Amino acid sequence: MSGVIAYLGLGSNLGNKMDNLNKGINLLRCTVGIAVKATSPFYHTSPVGYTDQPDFLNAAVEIDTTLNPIGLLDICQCIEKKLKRVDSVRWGPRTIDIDILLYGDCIMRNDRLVLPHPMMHEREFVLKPLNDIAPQAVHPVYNMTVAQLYRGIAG
Ligand code: GSY
Repeated sequence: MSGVIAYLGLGSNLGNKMDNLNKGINLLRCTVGIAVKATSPFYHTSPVGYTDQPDFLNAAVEIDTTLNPIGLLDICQCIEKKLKRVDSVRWGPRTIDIDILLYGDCIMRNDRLVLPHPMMHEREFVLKPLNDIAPQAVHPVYNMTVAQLYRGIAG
């Protein structure tokens, strides 16, 4: 496939977290228009933001995709639904969350999607796994590599 290289952030903090991430990645693999190129290790992380919830398991995935950004978002949301994500508390526990972090060098903002992900540059649970698979990837707003962004926030 020679589409656009995109990076996804995955997180789970409900049920069997490892199973949820593996199922999410397998559903991505089975999707027409998506080729999974690399998967990071899975990391146990403390919740950021709404902290009164279980720890997360987080990972990042590199894909090559012929889908456009909204088509990719639809697929991510469809996989979240399939794995029975229920939004009971807005920032609360979820079986799986799949965020589009980077989509090539695309910069966009509309009601459904902001690219690059608006908080990726400040979240260690995003940058650590992303740095494992794509230290060279460039954030098109800050013109910095993932390695540079990660070095900037890593404790
Ligand atoms: O969109 C991310 C969901 N999320 C996470 C997460 O995936 N990991 C950690 N450690 N904290 C989080 N807070 C939220 S919201």
